[in-house]
Amino acid sequence: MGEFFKDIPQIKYEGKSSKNPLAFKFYNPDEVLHCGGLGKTMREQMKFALSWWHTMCGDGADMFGRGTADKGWGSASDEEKSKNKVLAAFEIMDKLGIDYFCFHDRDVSPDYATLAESNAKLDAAVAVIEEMQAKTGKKLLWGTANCFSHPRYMHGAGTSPSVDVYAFAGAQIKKALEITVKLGGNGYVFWGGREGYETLLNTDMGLELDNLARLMKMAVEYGRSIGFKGDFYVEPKPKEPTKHQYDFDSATVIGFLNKYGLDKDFKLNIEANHATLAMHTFQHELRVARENGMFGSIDANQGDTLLGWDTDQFPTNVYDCALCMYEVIKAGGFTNGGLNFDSKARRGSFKPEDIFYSYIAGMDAFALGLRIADKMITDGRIDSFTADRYAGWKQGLGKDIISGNAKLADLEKFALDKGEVFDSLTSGRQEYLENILNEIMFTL
Ligand code: XUL
Ligand code: CO
Repeated sequence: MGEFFKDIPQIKYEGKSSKNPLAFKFYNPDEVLHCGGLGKTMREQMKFALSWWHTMCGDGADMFGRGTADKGWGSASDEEKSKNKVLAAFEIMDKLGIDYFCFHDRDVSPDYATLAESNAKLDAAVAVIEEMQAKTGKKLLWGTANCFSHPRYMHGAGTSPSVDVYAFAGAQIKKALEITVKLGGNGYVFWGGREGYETLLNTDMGLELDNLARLMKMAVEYGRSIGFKGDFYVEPKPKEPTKHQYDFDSATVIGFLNKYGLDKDFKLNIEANHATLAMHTFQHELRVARENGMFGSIDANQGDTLLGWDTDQFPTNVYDCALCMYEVIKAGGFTNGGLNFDSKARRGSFKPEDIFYSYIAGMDAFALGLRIADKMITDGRIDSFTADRYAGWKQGLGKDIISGNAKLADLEKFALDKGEVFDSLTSGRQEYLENILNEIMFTL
């Protein structure tokens, strides 16, 4: 190793007094944090993953200009590039101490002239990944199929009006499941790339949604038949590339999964930037998933509320990371999921070392987030305030309502007896709680 990033050393934890830009200040992988009794190391608690598409493929190209970063990995052919990407990815993971990675089939190996050729070349690249996994112990967090980049998917994949295109999507998903299982992946993601619409004038919404669910059912059936024991995930996103994406947000996706009986096999993969696009907070999306028993995995990044598109920035907003890790701890921690950096260095951050600065920034921000979340729970003031706020549901009429023993007439009798209740209400104390959170954050 060391072939692609000769100047980058092993990134170590040096603590908060370090000024070394190639060191962690807050992420101490082997440190155990209590986290409400979960008591795992930071490394186990956060399960960081590298995203193949941004880190190994994305060269900074945008709608207005070509790429700025060299992601050719010194290769003379596409086949060589696929192999070099594997070697470079494992070097990055090794130097940063990242244990997991995620990919789309076409990030690993591109589209060739026919599906058979694409599959064969993909197999060759997967064999290199398998070899490197055996050497290093790195793990696949989840795999997925890119059913959105090829022009054939212009009208959708699982929601395409064309049966031919639908069959191609199915074939790609079948193969992606096979390689996910081969590489020991514990997750498989459906992000509905082009599953949405631009205008209802040409769209049979009912058929498209039924067909998408049919495709997911086929995936579950096939995945389970070849030994996939992990979680299937849907990754909600409200818009981009289409105007109306069918998987708008956590609540919409949960409704869809319940309607089609997919809720036993699927959980959610929540992405911070997608929450922003849906006009929700990241924490809201996580809470909706958690409350419905559907929390699975996280695409860690951040958006820019002033831009309104999917900027996929490395997460540096510690406040959001803290509230995210609070939800993760409350959900009992990750099981099959983890924190995948679906994040890219800015177009202007185009030098190889920027990859490392970006990951260090994201990992340290989440490490701070985990430390703060841990302290929020140990401190207990926020949790006990909320518990007290609902204390009325543990006794009297509240208890009767919860146990199903109260009828509307009982509520009426209670209200008539009281006459008025305004004076008994307590304050929501938002600012008092926000101040506690600031105190916890800044006295870490
Ligand atoms: C797109 C996005 C995808 C998914 C996987 O916005 O987030 O990269 O994470 O298909
Ligand atoms: Co994502």
